[in-house]
Amino acid sequence: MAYIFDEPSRTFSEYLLVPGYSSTECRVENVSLQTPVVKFKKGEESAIKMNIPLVSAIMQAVSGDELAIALAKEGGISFIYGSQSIENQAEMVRKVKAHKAGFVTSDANIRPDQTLGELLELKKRTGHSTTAVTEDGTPDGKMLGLVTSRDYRISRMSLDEKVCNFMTPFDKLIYAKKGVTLSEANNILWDNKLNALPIVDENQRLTHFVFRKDYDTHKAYPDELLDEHKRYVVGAGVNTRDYAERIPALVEAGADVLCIDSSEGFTEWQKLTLDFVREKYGDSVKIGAGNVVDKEGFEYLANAGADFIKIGIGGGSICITREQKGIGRGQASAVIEVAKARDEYYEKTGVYIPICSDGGIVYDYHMTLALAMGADFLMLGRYFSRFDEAPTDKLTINGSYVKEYWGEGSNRARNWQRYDMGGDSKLSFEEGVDSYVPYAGPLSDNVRQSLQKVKSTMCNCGVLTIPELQKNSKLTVVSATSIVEGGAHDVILRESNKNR
Ligand code: RVP
Repeated sequence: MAYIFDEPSRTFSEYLLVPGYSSTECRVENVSLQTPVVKFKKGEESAIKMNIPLVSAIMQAVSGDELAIALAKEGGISFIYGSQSIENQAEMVRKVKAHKAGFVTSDANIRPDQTLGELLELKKRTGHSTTAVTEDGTPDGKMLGLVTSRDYRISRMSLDEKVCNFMTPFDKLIYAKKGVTLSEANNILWDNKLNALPIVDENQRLTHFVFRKDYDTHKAYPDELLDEHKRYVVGAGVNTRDYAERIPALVEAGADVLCIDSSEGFTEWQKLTLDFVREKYGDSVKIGAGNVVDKEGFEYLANAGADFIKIGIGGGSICITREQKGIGRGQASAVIEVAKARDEYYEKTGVYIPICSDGGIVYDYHMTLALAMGADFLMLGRYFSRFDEAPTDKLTINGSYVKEYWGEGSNRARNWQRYDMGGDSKLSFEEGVDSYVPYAGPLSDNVRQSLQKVKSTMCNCGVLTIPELQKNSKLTVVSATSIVEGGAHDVILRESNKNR
């Protein structure tokens, strides 16, 4: 007879945390959200840690290079989506690794033999009034001059006038050499009353600009996540089909950590992918695997050598896998069982394998619940897709701003490898939907606000770190009627509460 679990499969909203004793030390500013990303031995430290327990989903609508930079600034990691060509994905990774805060790659560039007309066209397209003149018109070509709106007068000049005739030539420019620090560059800007400072290498090739306007908008990023060369940390998704080509390209591009992206990962395909990494790179390349929802799945991937293990089938906001195939498990039950298996594995082997709860986070308090249930970090799709930095369009629908968000298993993404069990991939069916989500503004403000709530709840529970939360918190299942009690009830809500 089939095995039937004793307990029903539960979701986050069916649980609450019961507060514990809080000393006067339990203050938000004393809480650390640092967490391990990859496995480590007892007494040692994880080779990759995050300063906040959030990673962004391996999805077209979520994790591009812009979001990856914004999230690394806050202390988390994006996994750049793999449902694109190897070259494009590697290029996104490269862009994150090349990004230096305050140092901007020039995106308005022109050749000296081009015309004023072409310059005006470029200005309209990019919206920038500072244009670099490089030998070949590329952002890193040999720098020959600079054009700003003070260099030409449209009413007095022919549109055919060549750029070289009105640009400020390189020998009259104030510039800085590659290697200059941001604060040195800012001093040069201020001392010389400049708006833009070109940075060039030893061959006079343009590398970046530093702009005065960025100085004013510069935010402090106390949690930013950097590698040993002070570059942002970034991850990338891989699949179990083209890994032999994709993984070397991503490693070469500088990805810090990889993750096998699959809707159901208790498979030999995952082991073959992990074997490839271990044979080629030993332990130097870090790679997570998943998704699984029970002890057996965890143990299989742990023994196969995964650096972290991802949990969740069918809980994603855009996911219809449960409806289509009848597989999955409530995210809370899955996390609780896998966390127990992770702890037992640690007891037995002395190796701690971090686990990631993927999908199904709707409210900020779900983050705290998932961590309390044992997750070391969380992967979110819908949450991040609402922000400015997500690579999707912002639209208005019925007078409200929305962003587009679609599943990797939708016809739009066509990421069939994620759902692939080998064999003929022509006969695919959708496991995800195409949707809109309410636009929510910049990532930084939202992430800080959400994590402030997480920290505040941790203080209520009397804990200051994620391991303490995992060990000491008390959780209770809530009845259907006590869920009603949790919202505003038995009052007539005023109009102002309608959008709460
Ligand atoms: P959510 O944060 O609830 O939006 O869930 C995001 C997760 O959903 C992803 O990390 C992935 O595991 C899963 N996903 C992505 N696409 C699909 C699908 O099309 N079914 N599911």
